[in-house]
Amino acid sequence: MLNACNFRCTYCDNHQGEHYFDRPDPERLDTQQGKRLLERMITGTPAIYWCGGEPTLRNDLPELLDHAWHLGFFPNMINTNGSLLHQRLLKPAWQGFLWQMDVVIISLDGLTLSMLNKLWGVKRPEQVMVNLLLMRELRKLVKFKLVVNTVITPETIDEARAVFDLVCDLDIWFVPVPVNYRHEPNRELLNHPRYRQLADLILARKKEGHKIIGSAELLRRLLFCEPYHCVTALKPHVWSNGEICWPCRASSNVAPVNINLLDYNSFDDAYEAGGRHINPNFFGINGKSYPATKRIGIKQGEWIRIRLINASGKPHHMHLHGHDFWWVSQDGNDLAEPRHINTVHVEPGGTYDIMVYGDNPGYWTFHDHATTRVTNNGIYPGGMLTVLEYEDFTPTYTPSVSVDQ
Ligand code: SF4
Ligand SMILES: [Cu+2]
Repeated sequence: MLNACNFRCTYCDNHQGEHYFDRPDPERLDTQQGKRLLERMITGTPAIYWCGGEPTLRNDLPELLDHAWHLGFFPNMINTNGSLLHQRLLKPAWQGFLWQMDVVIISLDGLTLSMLNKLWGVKRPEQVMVNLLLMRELRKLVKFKLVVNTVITPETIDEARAVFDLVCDLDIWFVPVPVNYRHEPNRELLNHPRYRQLADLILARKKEGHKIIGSAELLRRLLFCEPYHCVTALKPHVWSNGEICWPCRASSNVAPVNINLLDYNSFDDAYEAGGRHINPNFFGINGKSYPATKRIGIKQGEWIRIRLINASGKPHHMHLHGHDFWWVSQDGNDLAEPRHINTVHVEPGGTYDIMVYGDNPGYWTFHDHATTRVTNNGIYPGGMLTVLEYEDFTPTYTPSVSVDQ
């Protein structure tokens, strides 16, 4: 919602290695623009995670929330440092706030005031604790989910443990956040024996049924920073000026493209426009580009089944030389009538099974028929190219994948 903040957390990071509070946001949207942005956003996502900087610094937050609520957004979630809630909730404009906000996430990284003082760079960190208890009381009157979010640094592992014990006692939801920098995990923290103890304890309590956000599997990956597929398109990130985070500003190997949602009628239009700026130049099969791709083996008189899973956002047209194969199933369902073809069109997200019968000994190209996809940064042969190789065939020549033999 904005970059400004009344805190100065040492770990603050806008995913690009900068503090939110240091970033000017001259293009911050006014209330009317904010409402228009919400009307675009509802075309692409049912939920909102309101964040900043510190979102409660915006006086029009309740008005924008009300607009979002009437548009049908659910759930509305807010991530706040919690320091201003006692003042804000007394204002008439904020009266409906807790009725319309489904999840309130307050950051609390420890219980020792002198430590929070330094970590957050604020004079009265105790106000956050008071406000957390206030929210816990209000929860008895209004139905919303109260969550504590704890950033864990190598220096504050025991503090995080204390917060975790407290929220378990107080019946408040918990989300642990191992500190990171530009999405790089902190190895010192992850290797720290006391951190590992804490992580195990969190997982054990999750199993016991304590209120800890996420599935046990996701939680474990989050705690130990294990890889998972980050599907940016599933939870679009909109900056305070209306630009969407396209394709992903946290990723250092993709140049960001500025696409402002306010310039388009819908999320789909904006995404399509963003996609036109992307010119991918490396392509792979099972994570490898030719010539590193794995060959597909077959014997004479044998049937093999190949499962094509398109994990990309673009269609691929997989073409086999020397054979017509049978396209037999799609997304795990057998086709009523298998088709005898030599090129199968694999849609993004689709799983297609083909069956090949070994009746033409030799070395045969199998590749995406789009020319750019069989190059490595413009050089042919490369990318999505491999070979169907007869294992019981002895060639009288040196096989080369890019030439049929
Ligand atoms: S409360 Fe959030 S935005 Fe504000 S300084 Fe701390 S981490 Fe940064
Ligand atoms: Cu070809």
